Amino acid sequence: MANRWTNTLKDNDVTPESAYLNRRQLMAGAAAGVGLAGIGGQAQAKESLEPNSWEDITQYNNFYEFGTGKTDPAANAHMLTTQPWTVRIDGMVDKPGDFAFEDIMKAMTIEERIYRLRCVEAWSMVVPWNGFELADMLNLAGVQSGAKYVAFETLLRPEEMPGTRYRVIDWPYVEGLRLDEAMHPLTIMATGIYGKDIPNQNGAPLRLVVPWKYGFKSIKSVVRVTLTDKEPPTSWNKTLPNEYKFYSNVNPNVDHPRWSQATERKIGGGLFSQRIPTLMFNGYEEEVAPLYEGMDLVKHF
Ligand SMILES: Nc1nc2c(c(=O)[nH]1)N[C@H]1C(S)=C(S)[C@@H](COP(=O)(O)O)O[C@H]1N2
Ligand SMILES: [Mo]
Repeated sequence: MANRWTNTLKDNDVTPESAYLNRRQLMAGAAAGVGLAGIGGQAQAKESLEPNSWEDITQYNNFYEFGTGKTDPAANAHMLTTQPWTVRIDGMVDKPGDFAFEDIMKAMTIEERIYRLRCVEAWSMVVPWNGFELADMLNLAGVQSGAKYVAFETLLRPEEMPGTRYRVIDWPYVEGLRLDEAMHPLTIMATGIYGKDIPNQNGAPLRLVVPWKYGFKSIKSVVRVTLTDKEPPTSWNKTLPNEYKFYSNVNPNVDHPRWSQATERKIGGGLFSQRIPTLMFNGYEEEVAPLYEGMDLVKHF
């Protein structure tokens, strides 16, 4: 399929951060001249997104299966075995089954997407992901007409995941999207960062990225994807139902019961990391607001 973002990267391309940034600047120049086609191009052209460093992105993580501290995933996720890896796609699909990660990759076109990531804890980053549209993976299995939601599940392998010894949540980590959210072209499965394979602490070998929702919706190390006609349970809603609901769209006007969501701290500024205003739908309002037309975003937060 056409690449609507920048260059097409193969999964084995390695892009050093410096070369990557240079290419980005070139692309920004090109965008100013002729404009980039497609949805990602519009978002990119609106303002230049400066990606966080490889260190920021891979050393400051939430991946509770490896511990609840921000540096625990980087310290512990090397224990995770990601080969072989299969994703079970089941439920309301024509061809349910176990899909080998390599076979999925062969069928997909890998693109770059530079997205904001806004954690519900009010910090944020900008991440240059590599990946493919979730819609393309779902179409491999053939979504049936009655399907309305997509449920996701993370691997649960306690011997490789020291954090799962503690019942912080009811493991495995599960998440869900409405089918139209899942099929939206901004929704991707990420398999890389900065042109390299995605590190374990970021959700290897493949993780969901839904850039207009709080980070916890972007479930890591996915082993199962189930098409269903019922709203699926989600881990943080099950754990703290008054604080986290199904949609979890980034919204500066709806505070968390225990803190404001009006601003965020951008990681990487060191001691002087400044707070910046949080944007409606994390800056993707133009692209995704139509999905929620007529919906009460305060009630369905
Ligand atoms: N399986 C799983 N997925 C997860 C989490 C987790 O603890 N377990 N944390 C979520 C949260 S709260 C955030 S903010 C993002 C963080 O992604 P990153 O570490 O790649 O920045 O992953 C999300 N996906
Ligand atoms: Mo988060």
